[in-house]
Amino acid sequence: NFKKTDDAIEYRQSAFSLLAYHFGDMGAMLKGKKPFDAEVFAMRADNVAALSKLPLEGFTPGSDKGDTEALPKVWTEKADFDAKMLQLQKDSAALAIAAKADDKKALKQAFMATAKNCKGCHDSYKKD
Ligand code: ASC
Repeated sequence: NFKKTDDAIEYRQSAFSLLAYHFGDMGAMLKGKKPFDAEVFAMRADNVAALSKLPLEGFTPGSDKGDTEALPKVWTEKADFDAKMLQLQKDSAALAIAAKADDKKALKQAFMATAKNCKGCHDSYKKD
C-alpha cells in the first residue's frame, strides 16, 4: 500500500517507464533500427509480460490529483480502464510465447497487437 498519493503516481510511472524501455527496444529491433537478436527479444518480451501487471495497482482512488498525465476518465471509467490493462497483460503474455517460437511473422503480429493496446489506452486515458 502507498503512504501518499504521490507514491502511487511515482510507482505507476516507474512501471510504465520500465515497460517503455523494454517494449521500445523490441520495436527498434522489428523496425530494423538495430539488429534483431532473438534471445534479447524474448528476454524483453518476458519482462514486458511481467511489467504489464504492475501499473494498475498504482491507479489508486484520489491519485488523479498530482503530477500525472493520467486523465480523470481513468477513475470515472475505471471498469473499462481495468479491462484495457488486462487486455495488455493478455497480449503481452501471447507476445512472450510468440517470442520463443521461430515464426517472425507471428511474432510481428503479436508485437503489433500489444502496441495497438498501448496506443489505444493512451489515446483514451493519457494527456497528450
Ligand atoms: C512504445 C511506447 C509506447 C508504445 C506505443 C505503441 O514503445 O513507449 O507508448 O510503444 O507507441 O503504439
